[in-house]
Amino acid sequence: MKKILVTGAFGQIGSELVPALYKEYGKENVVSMGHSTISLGFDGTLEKADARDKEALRGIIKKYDIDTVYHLVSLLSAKGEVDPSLTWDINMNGLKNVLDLGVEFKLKIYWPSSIAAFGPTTPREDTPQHTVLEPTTMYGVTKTAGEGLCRYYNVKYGLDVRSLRYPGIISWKTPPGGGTTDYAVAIFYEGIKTGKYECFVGPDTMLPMMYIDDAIRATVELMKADLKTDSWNSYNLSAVSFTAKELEEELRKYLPDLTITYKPDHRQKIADSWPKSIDDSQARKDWGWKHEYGLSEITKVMVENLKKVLA
Ligand code: AKB
Repeated sequence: MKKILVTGAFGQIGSELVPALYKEYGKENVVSMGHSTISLGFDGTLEKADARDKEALRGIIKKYDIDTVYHLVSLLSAKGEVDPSLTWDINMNGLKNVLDLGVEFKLKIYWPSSIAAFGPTTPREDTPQHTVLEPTTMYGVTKTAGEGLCRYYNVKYGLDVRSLRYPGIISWKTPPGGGTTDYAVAIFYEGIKTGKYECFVGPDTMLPMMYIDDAIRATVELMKADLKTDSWNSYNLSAVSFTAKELEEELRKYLPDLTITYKPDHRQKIADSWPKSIDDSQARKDWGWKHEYGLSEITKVMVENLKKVLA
């Protein structure tokens, strides 16, 4: 049976990936590693460590005889701009440690990239799998460099490291956490709590988005896939694209008195540097990716769950 370590286990993706891995591989086979954001009352095997500490990571891998690592630790785009050096340190040195240990212990590794790997010079519509990667945020720089590092370890050492370029992920279990696409999470939290939301991107801003259940399923499916490709890819992954205004209109069907104002700030520039829509045909071809949630399904499930949670 697999022995899995999830780093960054208490972030947006980790807090939903861990229960999915429990279902798939058994709770006793999953170790959750957190640093500062460990949830109180967590029920499972827990290790507190910093991914930049290679010895601590090595100790955990040996202690549990780990064979698979989902390395999710990352500062996101908007938060990353507050301290770019720290963002490089956390995002890159943590990944390098995991890849080195991957070679040492013959691990299978998952590492998320993002649409942030693209930049203003990338074609913004139906962004292809292979295209210009010239990001203008430090987070994006770490995603581009991280992809390069993963490809290098795959080619040089034959390391089985897999990766997806996530679009903006919409979820309700963790509050919005420092990303640019997080406006599309915050609008639900604030809309339901207060009936109002001041949106930090303009109404016409269009970005690729995905519901968390699709993102988790994609991650689990990619790791299980029998990949028979010659080249290493961090796969483009897509579900739906919509503008902030389109999301507002969909949400108003559930919250008729909703008031949204638009006050674009520094995050607008980040959003404008990213694709509007993504061509993920290679993921669909190589391992059968297919999304399930569109805008109306996402809005429904977000409102239903957050109404209960925030009641
Ligand atoms: C962010 O907005 O920083 C992230 C991402 C697109 O990777 N959600």
